[in-house]
Amino acid sequence: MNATASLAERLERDGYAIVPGVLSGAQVEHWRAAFAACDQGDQASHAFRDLFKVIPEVGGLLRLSAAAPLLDAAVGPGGFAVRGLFFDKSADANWFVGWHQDLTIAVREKCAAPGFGPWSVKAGVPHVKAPASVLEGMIALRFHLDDCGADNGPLRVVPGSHRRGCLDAGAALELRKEHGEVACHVPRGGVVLMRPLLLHASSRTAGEGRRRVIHLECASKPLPPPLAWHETVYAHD
Ligand SMILES: O=C(O)CCC(=O)C(=O)O
Repeated sequence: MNATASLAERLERDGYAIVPGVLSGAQVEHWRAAFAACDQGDQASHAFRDLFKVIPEVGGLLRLSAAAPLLDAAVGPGGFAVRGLFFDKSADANWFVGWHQDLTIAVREKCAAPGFGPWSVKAGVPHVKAPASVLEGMIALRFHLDDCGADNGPLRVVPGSHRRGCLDAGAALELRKEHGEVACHVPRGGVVLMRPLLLHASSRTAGEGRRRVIHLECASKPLPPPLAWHETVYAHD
């Protein structure tokens, strides 16, 4: 089995995969410097949205020879990013996130769309809860710019939980008990791929180190009209 097929199989089974060595040491340094120098307007510097507006060239990550096959394996050919976020967790800017699935997507404008809703607005951008059929075709690629171990507030996941659709709180807790959880320890330069329906949480950092993550959410299909993605940054020009 080739690497793309085997990654696709892991994603199908587990809903996540950790791929080390996607970014070289020099590329990690490049992106650390780019984020240190960027002006994110009035957003907090430790977690910001609308990444493609702040650092447009971040879309180039998806074109890297080591990253493009990951996107192909996850969503098929013609993949594109639909939202970018940056997280910089440290002892000074620390947080945890409880168990949840990523159910909302950013869209161009609010309109009537069967199966979509409720609606909300985040940082001025309309967001809507999407049906499982849309979320199943998506993937988040999380590029790590620091080593992330047990003390660095790693992402925690419940393997296989992405196959159960949208879960209510009771079902989520049951699944977590039944299947257990895995902490995603990732060396700097590595990527975590995660399906949005995968049940996940994240701990506070307990150490001194930073945990910088570039989080790109991707798809390969347009939304049913009249809905449209808020932005589409193509992996292949
Ligand atoms: O990276 C984190 O700390 C939280 C990530 C998360 O929960 C999410 O992206 O939904």
